Amino acid sequence: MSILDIRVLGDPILREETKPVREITDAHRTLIDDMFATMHAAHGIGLAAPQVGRIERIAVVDVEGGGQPIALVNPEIVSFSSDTDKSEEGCLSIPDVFADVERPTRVVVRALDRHGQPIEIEASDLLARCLQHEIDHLHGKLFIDYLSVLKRRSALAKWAKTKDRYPAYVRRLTDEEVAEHHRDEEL
Ligand code: K1U
Ligand code: ZN
Repeated sequence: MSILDIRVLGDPILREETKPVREITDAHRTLIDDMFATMHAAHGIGLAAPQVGRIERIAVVDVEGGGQPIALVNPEIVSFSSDTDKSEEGCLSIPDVFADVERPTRVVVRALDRHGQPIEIEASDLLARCLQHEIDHLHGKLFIDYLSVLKRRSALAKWAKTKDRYPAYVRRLTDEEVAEHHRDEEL
């Protein structure tokens, strides 16, 4: 498995609409495995294909307490609860920036799994939030788009101070982060 570079805010791919996957091939399954490895190495709970420079409609999530890791191909939210929660979000593509986002508490998501089998997930709380965040990525939307003008300005000001750490809008995980990931895999 490979650890992939993560694209950060400013890379136009993060604003693109992804393309539905017509037939799931071994190349897609390799991408899914690499996305899980990258997400775990970066200590994330989700990752969407545009974040690793790909335009396929694919995302992965692994939320503690949310059951097993889930790979989602062509996911769609088919229902949202009317009740909402406000909670802090981060994004692996906007490192060190966090803000409260209000979202529906529960969602139902339909997708295909890595073998092309249809799956339906009824999710609440952090899993529901993470699924919404990842499916937004697949439509070029970022959590900062939900913020008020003032909060978005403050998030972007924070980002402006750190973005120079990511030349060409690429976040390459450090050797230490990758080594830690390999150690965890061996346990
Ligand atoms: O898509 C991503 O950028 C991954 C993102 C997913 C996410 C985090 C929090 C709420 C919704 C979606 C992350 O994993 S950022 C990592 C992080 O800050 C975090 C990790 C565990 C719990 C909460 C946040
Ligand atoms: Zn994100």
